[in-house]
Amino acid sequence: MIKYFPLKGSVLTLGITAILAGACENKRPEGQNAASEDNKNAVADSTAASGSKLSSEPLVTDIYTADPSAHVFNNRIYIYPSHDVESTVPEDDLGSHFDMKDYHILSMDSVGGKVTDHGVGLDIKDIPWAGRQLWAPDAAFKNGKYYLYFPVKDKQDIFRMGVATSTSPTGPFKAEPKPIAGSFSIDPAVFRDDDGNHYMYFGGIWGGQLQRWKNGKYDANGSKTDLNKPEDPALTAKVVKLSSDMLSFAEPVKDVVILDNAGKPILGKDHDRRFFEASWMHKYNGKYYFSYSTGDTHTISYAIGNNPYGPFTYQGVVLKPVTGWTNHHSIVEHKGKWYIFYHDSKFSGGKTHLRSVKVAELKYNPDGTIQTIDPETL
Ligand code: FUB
Repeated sequence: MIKYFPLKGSVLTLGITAILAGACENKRPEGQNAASEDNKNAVADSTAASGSKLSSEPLVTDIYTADPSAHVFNNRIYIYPSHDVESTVPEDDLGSHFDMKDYHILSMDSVGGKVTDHGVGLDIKDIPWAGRQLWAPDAAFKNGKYYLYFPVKDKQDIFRMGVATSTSPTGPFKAEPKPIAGSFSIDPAVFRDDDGNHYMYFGGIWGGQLQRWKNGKYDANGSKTDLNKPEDPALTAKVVKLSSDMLSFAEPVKDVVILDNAGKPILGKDHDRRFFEASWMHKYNGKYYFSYSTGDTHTISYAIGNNPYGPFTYQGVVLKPVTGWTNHHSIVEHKGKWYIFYHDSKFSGGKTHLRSVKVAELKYNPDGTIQTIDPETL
């Protein structure tokens, strides 16, 4: 991530958005001190949107949530989002005002049903090595244990990935004492393949620091937002198989290469198609769908491959730009339908760092391509 400019789109859009947000009956979050945070892991039912209006309304409205990673465990949908809060840290090009400090886990029986906020599942103060900025997490399940993967800056201000474990999908999670060895950057997305192997996809440019890593070394003086030469292949997301205990990387990290239709890598100058952040992997009809945010061009795009490592061939846009700067999603199947969980900043009146998680149905064409979703029509 990101140079966090204010809301893109017209003043008119912003005005309409604000009116709509004000018109809905939802309670507005009150900064960081939402009631459920006082009671660690307490279960608080939230007003869920329902029926056909579901996709345009936040899943919860007493806190701000973003970067939703949705999974189905025991036939229930669990959502692992960032917990956005108001911040005293000034806005800068690296998203320093995205100063999140804990995670709330949400769940629901089915899309359209009641959403439960399970309270704080992990707090930054319980991560021994953490410095600041608890960003987009993901979760996985294996052999009776749940794993919460999270990026946070360490005390040297370098993003690393940590893992925390629990016997419950809703936590509380206990963080391992150190970051995952060899981890860097942001936005972990953990995918379980049909053979039981788990892979982590990750990375984010600009504030996500991916451009500062060369040959396993971090350059603190490296560019903040500048990347490769524009004619070079774009910086890639990363993929790595996880160890059987789910706590470490089982192999060296590899590049997630995205090709165009001619089989050439997408170039750095191709801002409409190149990877920026927010990786996700799902499998559909035996194919591997790698989806991601294009960052400064604000779409969720996708590419298809034949195995978890790729290469992946660019296909198009899954989700057009949402209100707010960031776009971040997950894709999950439940009860025979596919859904995209995403966020936007409508409910906060367009504040980029105060986002709300939403859900919409995702549909495929007969040839396996995804029908593009325009969030403004939901
Ligand atoms: O929530 C903080 C950052 O914003 C995430 O890590 C990015 O993907 C973007 O959504």
